[in-house]
Amino acid sequence: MSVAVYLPDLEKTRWWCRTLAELLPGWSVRPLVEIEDRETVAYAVVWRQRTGDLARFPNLKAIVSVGAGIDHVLADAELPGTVPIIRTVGADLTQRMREYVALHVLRHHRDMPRQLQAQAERDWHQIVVPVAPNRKVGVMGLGNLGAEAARTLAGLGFATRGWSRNAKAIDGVETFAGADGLPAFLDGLEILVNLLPLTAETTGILDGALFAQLAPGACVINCARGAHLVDDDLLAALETGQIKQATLDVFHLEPLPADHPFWTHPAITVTPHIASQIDAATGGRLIAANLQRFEAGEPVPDLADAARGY
Ligand code: OXD
Repeated sequence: MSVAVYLPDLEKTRWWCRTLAELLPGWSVRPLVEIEDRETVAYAVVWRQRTGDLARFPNLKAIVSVGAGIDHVLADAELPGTVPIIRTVGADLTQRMREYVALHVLRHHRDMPRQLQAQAERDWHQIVVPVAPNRKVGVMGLGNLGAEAARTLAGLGFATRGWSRNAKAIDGVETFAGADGLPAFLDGLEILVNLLPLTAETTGILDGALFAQLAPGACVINCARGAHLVDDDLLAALETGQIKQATLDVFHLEPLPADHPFWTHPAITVTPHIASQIDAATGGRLIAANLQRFEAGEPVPDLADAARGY
């Protein structure tokens, strides 16, 4: 069985090839860019492949996204539309996301940026914040990652809300669904975490109109996709104080260009898309298991719905 691997970085691609080859004895796993016998390739494992990369393989049985999102696969205008797409999700990824969300929600909740500023000024400035049950936090997107993030926040004692396209029930979380449920979800929210999939409906959802519905001085954490956020609207909302702080892990263009205003904005924390980065050892095991299941004709739980976009 032959597998083509593409990640924008060739060194990383080789690393994934070696890992997958060890986990899939008898399979040939090679960098996509080096494959000439294209008709032999049955599977492609990709992160942000280039337009037309996958259309070159006429016998593809499945495409694997090296990550939870499939928007980067679907962005290819020449994508062979009928080939199933498998996401890579697992306990490791959800754990990493729980850590990131807990860290940054707590940081905003306890106003650490202001506290660190006080330290820099040698100012014994005691900030007393509401206790977590009196803090309204909300997670947009209740898929694997979002649902776990919401459970984690509820477990920390926060008054936690969740919003998703279709109604979901999560213990300890007040859930809202669909466009009709959005205003009630946002109303008075003090910390908003975005974990939505990127689709036509969710592109640009984090805009000025949405920020205006949050509590004045709310904090926003985006660990889904850069295209969810209207950058200028965030800058404007920070300017007026409607948004107090933002933590951004994802950007329209990655790496974030050196001259982008987010880098130096005093109220923005930038992290380089590391909220839930899979490593080759764990990810390799998940991907190899899914490829083996698919090849054996067994059900693959992480199959994405390309029409839905996630
Ligand atoms: C993912 C990501 O989709 O890391 O898994 O963004």
